[in-house]
Amino acid sequence: MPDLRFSDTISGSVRNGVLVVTIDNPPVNATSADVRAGLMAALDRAEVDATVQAIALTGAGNTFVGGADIKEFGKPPVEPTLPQVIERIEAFRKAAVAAINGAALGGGCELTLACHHRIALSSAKIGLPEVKLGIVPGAGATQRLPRLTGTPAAIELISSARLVGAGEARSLGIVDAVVDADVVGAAAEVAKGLVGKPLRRTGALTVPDAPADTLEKAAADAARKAKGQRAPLEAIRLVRLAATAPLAEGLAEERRTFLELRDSDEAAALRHVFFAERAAGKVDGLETVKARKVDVIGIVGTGLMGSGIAVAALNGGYRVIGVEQTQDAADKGRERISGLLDKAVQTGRLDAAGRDGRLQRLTVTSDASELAAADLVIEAVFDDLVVKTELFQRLDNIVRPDAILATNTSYLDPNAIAAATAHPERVVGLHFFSPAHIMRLVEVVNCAKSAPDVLVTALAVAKKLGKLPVVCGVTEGFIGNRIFSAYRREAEFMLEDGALPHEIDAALEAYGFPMGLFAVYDMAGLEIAWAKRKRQAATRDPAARYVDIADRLCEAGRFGQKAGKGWYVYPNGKRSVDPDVTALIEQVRAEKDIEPRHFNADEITARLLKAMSDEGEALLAEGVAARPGDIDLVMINGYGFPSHRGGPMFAAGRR
Ligand code: T1G
Repeated sequence: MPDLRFSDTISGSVRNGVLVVTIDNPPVNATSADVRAGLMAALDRAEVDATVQAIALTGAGNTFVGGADIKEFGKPPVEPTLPQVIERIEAFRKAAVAAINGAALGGGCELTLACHHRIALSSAKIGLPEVKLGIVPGAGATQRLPRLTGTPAAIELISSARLVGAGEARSLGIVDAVVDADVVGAAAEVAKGLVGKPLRRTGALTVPDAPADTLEKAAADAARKAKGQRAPLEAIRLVRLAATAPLAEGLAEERRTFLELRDSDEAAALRHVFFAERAAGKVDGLETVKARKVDVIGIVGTGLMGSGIAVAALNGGYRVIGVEQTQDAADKGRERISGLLDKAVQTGRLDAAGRDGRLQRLTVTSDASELAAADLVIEAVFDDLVVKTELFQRLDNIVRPDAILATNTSYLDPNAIAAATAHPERVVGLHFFSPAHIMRLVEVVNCAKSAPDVLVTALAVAKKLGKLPVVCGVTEGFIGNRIFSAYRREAEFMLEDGALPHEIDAALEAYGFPMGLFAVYDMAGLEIAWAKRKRQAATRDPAARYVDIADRLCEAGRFGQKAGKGWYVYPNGKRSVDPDVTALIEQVRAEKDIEPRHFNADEITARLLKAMSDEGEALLAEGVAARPGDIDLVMINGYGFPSHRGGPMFAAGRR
């Protein structure tokens, strides 16, 4: 039977009475207008063609369907809508079977739920990531999924956006069978077998009863994790509605909620974050540059940072050589790394076999000459220019000529480190955030002389570690710490101008930060920043406004939570406003003749946002950051900026 074409993106072929419909809309087979129209045309054909007894639905390439086309969200809707296509599939007279060949996400998952049977390839992933975009599923998942899985599991899956593998999908009842190969052949066979039999239409099922306490616990857990975002809360409400309302009513309520959320500020911000993440790590002009091959990563220094980087590298599948100065330090480093892996096993993030496999790929040694085997060496030693340049000079004589050297410095000038080596073109910065095996952000520092393929390799490795790499030029503190300094400076100006630490913190927390700035300082400890300010005191511009409240706190021994007092006081460990700190701030205002005025929460966040975005504009003008979205990602993933606000650049632009 020749190929049938239903639209640019939808084709079909009839095999043994089954019309196999293939969605081919690269890169992820999103359900754009052409896909929806093509699916309707395929159904038209199947309806009237007597040689077609059933249909099987699949995706071309490695994806089934990645969901609705997010790029269409801002545009006027075009019929047929996805719910219309889905309703027709579910009600279709002939059997429809989903052959889930790869990721079935969002609208892709919803398409499969409308089918009368679902078979997945064992490597496929299924899920409803909508809440990550600030929306709820808009094509029936909140009503159909609980009919298959029960309400508690549907609440957990939809409100968390968690993706499940085929095996878990099978045990949850989301798919009916899992195969290791030829999913389309298997689906066609099942479809054929369903001819003439009563069809199981998901929407016609009743939601299985769940014990009241299980249900309430699932809802309460999910609501707690929503952290003030609307979409997960709405998802919980809609899933619960499925158990009590007729299908049509539940679907109508879902659609109404979806459309309302789609047009919200929260959803616009999260869409911005989605596309910023896809753009990050791409460098204009380097699209065709090939990454060097990296199999072995050397890590010099296995302290807090180095051991975290080692775990990330082991997780990424690399062989890792950790290097310390003495055998004793090497033993301790190995213990630290295996301790982190054990913790991952205890918390269920890793199984014992996974840990053992990682440990087999790990060597920790005091013999630096072993780094001759490394394709990339990351240094994570003490942040001191002399220590780092001496190390890199030594490495010059150990590593292969084509090996890459990366520095994890936070504050030093990586160009100065590179200049001290024989081959500055192979030096790049990889600024990890602590704990490095957990935090997603990595600033990839493009040094003045970094070779293009060195930069491209660093990006590829960071991605393989599961990180979110953001490219950054050389500047003191890179993107994140530059913006953070501006933010901190502005917050301290506001203290002098009339706001108190707890007022600023409350405004930030209401905005969505997990913790206010001054509470974070107390948690991290005030002494390191104090030492840095003392070092910089001689070179500080005497005409620039300087707030010395933090210095005075340190002089009084108020180093933060560990000391029992800092910006706050901690009787019995509980953070409380300290009248002594208020008195100190009032004294500083008086000394400077500042007439304090009241700040409301909106003014506080507006001023801090402006300080951050002004500094961001400066970074763009200096060419340190390539895109506003890169700055947003750094602040969201490294500094607690709430993702549903889109980052400081996006948020400032909306104001
Ligand atoms: N719409 C438009 N473009 C998309 C897209 C989508 N849904 N998904 C990915 N892209 C683009 C992406 O911008 C990038 O473009 C390229 O595809 C490759 O992406 C009615 C409301 C499917 C697991 O949230 O999770 O369905 O940068 O680098 O690593 O209820 O993409 O090349 O120009 O991520 O192979 C719900 C989001 C939508 C899925 C593939 N769906 N996508 O991962 O590639 S809402 C999602 C992903 C919805 C219904 C509703 C992943 C992926 P460019 P990539 P990947």
